[in-house]
Amino acid sequence: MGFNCGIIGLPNVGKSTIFNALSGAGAQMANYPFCTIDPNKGIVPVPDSRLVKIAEILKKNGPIPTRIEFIDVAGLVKGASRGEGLGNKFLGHIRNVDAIVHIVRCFEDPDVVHVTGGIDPTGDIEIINTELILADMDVLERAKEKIEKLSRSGDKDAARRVEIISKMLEHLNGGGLLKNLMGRDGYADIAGEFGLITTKPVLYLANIGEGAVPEALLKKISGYAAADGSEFMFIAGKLEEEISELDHDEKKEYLDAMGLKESGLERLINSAYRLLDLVTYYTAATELQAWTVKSGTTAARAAGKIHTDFEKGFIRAEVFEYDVLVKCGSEHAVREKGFMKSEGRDYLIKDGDIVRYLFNV
Ligand SMILES: Nc1nc2c(ncn2[C@@H]2O[C@H](COP(=O)(O)OP(=O)(O)OP(=O)(O)O)[C@@H](O)[C@H]2O)c(=O)[nH]1
Ligand SMILES: [Mg+2]
Repeated sequence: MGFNCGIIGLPNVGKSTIFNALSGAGAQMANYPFCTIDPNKGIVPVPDSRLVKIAEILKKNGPIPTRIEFIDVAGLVKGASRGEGLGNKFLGHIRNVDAIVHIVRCFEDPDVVHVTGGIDPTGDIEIINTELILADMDVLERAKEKIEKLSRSGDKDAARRVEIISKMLEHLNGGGLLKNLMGRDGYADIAGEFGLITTKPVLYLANIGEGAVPEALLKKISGYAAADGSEFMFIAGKLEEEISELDHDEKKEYLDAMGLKESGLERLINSAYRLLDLVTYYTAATELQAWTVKSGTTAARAAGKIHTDFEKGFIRAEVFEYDVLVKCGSEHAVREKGFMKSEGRDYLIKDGDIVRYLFNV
């Protein structure tokens, strides 16, 4: 698996529509709030033209793309933490995701009810963020109570954890998202342990209608995203959902007509890669396969993600670059021209690397 994204937002903003557009998973979508109750999950192969090209050059059949998982949950409303709407328990389904895709309604349609009355992207965002903050506070307050008992019995580690949790609670209380504290020592461990949602990187995704692009609304959201270090993009959700069934060429024609070079899925993947600082690299043993790792991952760690034995028994990695392979035209030529590098366990995997691991088991 490459990485996974939880899709959140107010009810009826087009979460399931966009989920379907991205994943083709055929989740139920309907013109009433709280259509989604149980979460929808979809795993999507990441479109990758380099993988296709490498397969061609290395003559590998059935290359395996890296994959991204989407989880579409119910809509949140103001007061969800107190049980309004469907409450907030369903957020449990997205506590372990790598990133949050926050859908914001920008399409006008008098037939589709807007739960807060009208189009107000930043107001909507704040309602959702407040609910996420309250959900994290709830988790942390309960955790703090438990750990405080340990801390009183003289447990040093517990005392340190209570200190961090208190700082987090203070920050949330002031209306801040925890993602801005994540660089600090010990914070990420606690975030992971309790699946805190506001620690996760966010991509604000504006769902626009089929008509003219609502520039002013988009500017508001992109400004908001930039101010809190988040990514931003927009998608004509319904339209992309409708064309998601078309074949590649027809889809491209539609997108061209809309002035878009790439599909919503491709743009979202690019944004997520930037947001999460990810790279794609390839292994070409018996099978050719694409993998997603965080930039700065060492060869030994990356190997360990494929199989724990690969990390333990790591000897070295043979590495060559995608661009070099394309220029040389064959792996043989890459070797002959001296572009095949032999790297040790601490080598940092780069985007577009093609790697062959040598290991002892
Ligand atoms: N006109 C228009 N309607 C849209 C667009 N996107 C979604 N809709 C409609 O809005 C309604 C709600 O869409 P859903 O995808 O079910 O919304 P949701 O956010 O998943 O809603 P809940 O699961 O109830 O929280 C459906 O009738 C969609 O067809 C859009 O871009 N334009
Ligand atoms: Mg839905």
